[in-house]
Amino acid sequence: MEFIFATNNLNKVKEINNALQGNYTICSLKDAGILIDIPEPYNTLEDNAREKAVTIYQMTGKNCFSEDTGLEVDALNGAPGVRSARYAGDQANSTDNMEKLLHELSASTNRNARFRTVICMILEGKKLFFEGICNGTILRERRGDEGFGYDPIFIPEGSLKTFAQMDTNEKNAFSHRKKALDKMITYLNSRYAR
Ligand code: ITT
Repeated sequence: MEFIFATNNLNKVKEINNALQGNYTICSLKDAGILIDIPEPYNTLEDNAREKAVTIYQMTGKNCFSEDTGLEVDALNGAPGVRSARYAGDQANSTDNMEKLLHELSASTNRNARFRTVICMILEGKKLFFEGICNGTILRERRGDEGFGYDPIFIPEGSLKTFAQMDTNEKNAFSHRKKALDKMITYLNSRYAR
């Protein structure tokens, strides 16, 4: 069974492919020849995930899913959250975003945070949502070169390494994205497994 994964983030594609291990096939927007950047104008991960999936479903009529992810920091009342990609400004890159976050948290001893992913799947025209959460802490400096986004400053609960010090397999043992995907796969297996 094939799904279009409505993302332009190739790191997400790599992680999802690693987690799927061949049971279901995904086709990225790039693979599908769809070269658009879908806006994420809403205030919740759910609404942005829905927007991305619905846009691609309307264009293709094919089964698809998207996900939106945010880093929610307790000492910042859940920020950057849904604004994680643009935390340091509309043109900001991951380094800018991490620097801003470390600066905002510099006086804080409460380093608790979580990554939250919401997947919106459109299956035979029906929308379904799956959430995955990974609790952890924010370091005071960056560590590691793997992964993407905020990975160098996030240590998941139960690990001594940041996500950026892990390969994809290790990250998937903890990650928000993998947890949301597992729920989606469980749903698909319950519906289609013979
Ligand atoms: P889409 O095409 O799927 O929308 P995106 O890169 O815009 O890709 P998001 O809006 O979901 O993805 O990402 C919000 C921000 O959170 C962005 O800055 C990412 O780098 C960061 N982020 C998302 N998942 C992450 C992860 O697993 N580890 C670290 N940072 C992550």
